[in-house]
Amino acid sequence: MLQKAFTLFLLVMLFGCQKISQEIVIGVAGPMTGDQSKLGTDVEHGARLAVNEWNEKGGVMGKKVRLEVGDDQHDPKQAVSVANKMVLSGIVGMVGHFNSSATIPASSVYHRAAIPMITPSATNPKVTDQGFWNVFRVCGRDDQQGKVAADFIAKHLRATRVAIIHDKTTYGQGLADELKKNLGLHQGIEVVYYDGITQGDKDFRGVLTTIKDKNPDIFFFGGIFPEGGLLSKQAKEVGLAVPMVSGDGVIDPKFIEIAGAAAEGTYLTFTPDPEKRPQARNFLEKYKAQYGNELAPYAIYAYDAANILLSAISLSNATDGRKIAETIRNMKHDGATGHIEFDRKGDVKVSPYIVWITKNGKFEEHWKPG
Ligand code: ABU
Repeated sequence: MLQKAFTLFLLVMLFGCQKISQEIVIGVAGPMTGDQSKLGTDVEHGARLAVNEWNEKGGVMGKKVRLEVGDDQHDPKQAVSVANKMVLSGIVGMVGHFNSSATIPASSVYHRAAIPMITPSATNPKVTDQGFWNVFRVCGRDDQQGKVAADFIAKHLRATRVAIIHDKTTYGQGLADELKKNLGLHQGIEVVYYDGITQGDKDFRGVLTTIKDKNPDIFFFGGIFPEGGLLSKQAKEVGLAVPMVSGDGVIDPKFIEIAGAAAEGTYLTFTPDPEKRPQARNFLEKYKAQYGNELAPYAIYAYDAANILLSAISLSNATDGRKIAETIRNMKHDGATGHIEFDRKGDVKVSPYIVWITKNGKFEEHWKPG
């Protein structure tokens, strides 16, 4: 009996080692199914493009790279389960997760397993403020994004009465709080409404009617496009005819699809248009040829995150998490999103948020902070 168990153990070890020696596995995770599946598949596609390019050049450390995909359904518990499965599947590094509410709990699992992770999109400050040596992000932070939104509302829109709604998530409420805090630094601005809605709800007419009665100049939404689209559409239906301002979770063609004509004139904070950057051309051409999406905001960030991770494994010539993380921390990467260097926390040193507008059914750059 004991001998049989030992033989089985040896076979498992042998099979495992063979698997490890034949390929380099990295993970990507996000909401691959459900209402935010567009965002999850965008980042999977971005990471896959990078992996394919490395494999076309011969792989990493002479081995093929395999992308392991995890679906966390933007649920914190599911994210922990995905992270545990990723660790068991032998990943060397992680691109993800997508949502801050998934990334933060998952990061503890990767930290315990000494696996470096780079989120393309999780903007809540806590992601890197936790102080984990293995955590990086290639996107900006909501304290930066919230400040730009507040400056835009105060200086450009010259709004004095602001209503704020959020989706009660780490990201949505976090961004709403950053906006509120930063609006407080401008004189003469009154926050006339502040409350949360529930993700997945479909009818926000009651909340929007209450907001209309407060007579705001604008309303801000901290959240993601499924609720953002419905809020925009239903605001017009109840006669709340003031601009909506929101963040990077809403800037997606799906927002316009849901809101329809009501989306026109919505202001959204995000980073500058990659179409204007020569370094993004290779990525954009390949992405459009393969996936056909016009604007997949975070696909390009996942592409950069995967490239940084794979470059770090290659440069370290090791699969040791500490060595890879150290290489990432010292890296100067000219990526599709721009030049990337990390600070000691794992945040990018430069993150230039601007304001976009929805015009003629498309997103275009509108305002840059002075
Ligand atoms: N940054 C927008 C969406 C992802 C997040 O939850 O942070």
